[in-house]
Amino acid sequence: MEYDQNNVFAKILRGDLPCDKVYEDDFALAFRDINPQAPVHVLVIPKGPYVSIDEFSADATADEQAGLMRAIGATARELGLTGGGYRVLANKGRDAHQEVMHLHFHIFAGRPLGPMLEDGALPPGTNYRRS
Ligand code: DGP
Repeated sequence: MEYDQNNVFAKILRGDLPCDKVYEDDFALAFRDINPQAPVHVLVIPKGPYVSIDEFSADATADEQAGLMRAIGATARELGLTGGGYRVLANKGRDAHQEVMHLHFHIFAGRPLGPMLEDGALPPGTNYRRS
């Protein structure tokens, strides 16, 4: 998918839109989600123009990939998320409900986060276990 320079996270990176910044380095920016789903809900984004984990893992340099991974950990440490733990999640595409077409990792923390996927997201009786 072609990268849209006018997506909201591109605007935040350019300084055209404000954000509540938590962490920044040469490769990544982390800021609080505008619509938090947990007491701590922070987004970590690469500074390069990548739509999703698909493009990023295929096209980003090794330095960019390592930099983003380091930034996720650094952001969690910056937030003091040690004791209770946290969840890191990246949505890609329609089935995962990706809304903003600039790769972002969500960090959730500050309450018990429940099962990895909502039961309600699965059709009744679904069992994906392979025998
Ligand atoms: P996703 O569904 O994974 O694409 O999540 C996109 C997230 O981005 C969603 O939790 C809300 C957040 N978001 C959307 N627009 C803005 C914005 O302008 N500022 C901030 N801080 N977060 C935003």
